Amino acid sequence: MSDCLFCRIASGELPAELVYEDDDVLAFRDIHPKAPTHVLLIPRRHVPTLADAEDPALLALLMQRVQYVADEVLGLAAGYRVVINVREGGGQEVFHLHIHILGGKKMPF
Ligand code: DGP
Repeated sequence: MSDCLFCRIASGELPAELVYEDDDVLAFRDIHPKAPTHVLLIPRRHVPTLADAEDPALLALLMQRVQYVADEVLGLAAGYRVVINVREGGGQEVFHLHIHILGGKKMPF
């Protein structure tokens, strides 16, 4: 979708600090980090929200990539937090499904 910010990052039209990419997903640093490490992992395919993600294979793939990026790419061996904001009421601002990976400090409840 040409008007979707994260589609434009996925296509390379807009810059981002990539930490990982493959044929299905990419992960890049959040522009407004809420922790020492704050990365967003997105599917290349445009899916507006988690509630729109009906493909179980996509959901499984995203979680597997979160594991890989957090542990193998970012080295968050001490642990990390995974957050998905869903729709306006859940705090979602960018309507392209994305998973926040936060770490690098003890996360408060
Ligand atoms: P959410 O509230 O869950 O929709 O989170 C959207 C996140 O996206 C927010 O933490 C800030 C981040 N963000 C917004 N615009 C950009 C951008 O242009 N580049 C990057 N890297 N992150 C962005």
